[in-house]
Amino acid sequence: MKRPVQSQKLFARAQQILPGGVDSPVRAFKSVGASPLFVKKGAGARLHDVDGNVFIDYVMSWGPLIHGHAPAGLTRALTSAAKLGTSFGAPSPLEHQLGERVRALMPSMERVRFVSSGTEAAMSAIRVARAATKRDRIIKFEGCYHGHGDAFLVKAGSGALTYGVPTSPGVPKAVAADTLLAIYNDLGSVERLFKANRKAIAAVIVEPIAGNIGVVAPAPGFLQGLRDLCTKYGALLVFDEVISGFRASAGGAQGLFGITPDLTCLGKIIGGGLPVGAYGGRADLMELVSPAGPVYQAGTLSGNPLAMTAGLWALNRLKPSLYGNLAYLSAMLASGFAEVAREAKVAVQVNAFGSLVTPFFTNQPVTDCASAMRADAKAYGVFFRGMLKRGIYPPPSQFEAWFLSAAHTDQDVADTIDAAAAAMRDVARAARG
Ligand code: HOZ
Repeated sequence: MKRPVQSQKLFARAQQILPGGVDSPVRAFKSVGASPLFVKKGAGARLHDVDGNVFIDYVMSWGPLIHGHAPAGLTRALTSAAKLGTSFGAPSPLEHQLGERVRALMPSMERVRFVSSGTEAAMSAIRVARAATKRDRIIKFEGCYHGHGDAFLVKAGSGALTYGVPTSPGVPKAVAADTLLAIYNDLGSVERLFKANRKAIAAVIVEPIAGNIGVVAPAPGFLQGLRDLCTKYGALLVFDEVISGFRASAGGAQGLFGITPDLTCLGKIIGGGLPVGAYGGRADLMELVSPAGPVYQAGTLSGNPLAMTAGLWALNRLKPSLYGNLAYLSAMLASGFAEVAREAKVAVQVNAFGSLVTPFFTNQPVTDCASAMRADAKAYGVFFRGMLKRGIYPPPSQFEAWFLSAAHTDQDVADTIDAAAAAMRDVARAARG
């Protein structure tokens, strides 16, 4: 790897204008003891930095790029769409076309409202749930991340974990008090909250496949148990499928596990790499949203024609063969990580689901936030730096998922495992001191 001289210069300059030099905390590489690389371009499964380094990318913009960076068909579609205008602030047919496509893939989305980010989707879905139930409290799970709305920054995952502020300053106590915390994969913790807060809980919001403490799959029966508890106590079940939607399967986690949530939040893949979110679900609930109903929510760039074009392009290409290949590659990557860790005598648990993988540097199984937090983030930092210098771009945090795409090949994964073997030896050496 060439020394990242240009990246370092740009980072110094960026810090004079952007807080921490970035627009989203994890990108600063702080928790892996490195300085961020500035990107020149993405192509297929490759990321090119401004110093001329080329990496096999496993961040893939944190999930949206299931078809890889800048596929030719998508850039063509976007160029044509841009010529017709980049924003209208008025309805275009693309919005209901994408909505219908989403509903065809995820039938629980009887009505859909497009917004511009997953954060907006989650905030708005909870507003609908509160309006529909006339209750204020919500249950979320420790380490689950639903964007940065006030109600969700309580023991949140993702960057909130590594930056030491899982419950952010600036969130009013009164707002945080209405967010009750349960333990992922622990139905007992959910039922106890329902019993202690009778007729006060509007919704349970969950990542059906947790992706913001690293990847953690739902235990058998966990999602069905949540469905049953919500029905029993008159609360709504909200699936945050911003990561798992169209990544776990074309029908999302809900299709895969056969669970029907009342409301769903989407983002990432539905925008094909452009800024999009959506929330939707039961028609009777979504008809509460303005102008059909009284629950207010609006956005200048909502349903943006370029974002809708990219979303349609991406969703129209979700073929079963894509998922088969992604599952094959992620199994190869996961077993490769496990094997090279064993060879280097480094304690690693590899969690994988669909096209998501996380090697946790711990000898204990990772099933929830507390067990994820037992992973050795310092060891991950050594691993990360070892991978980077060998041409692999992993997520810059122990507590994030690695994302595969249609552009990754067997050879890419084989090269990644070779790099991981050497990086694991770096970890073992660092542990010996
Ligand atoms: N919240 C994202 C990871 N789960 C990071 C987004 C970004 O930095 O782009």
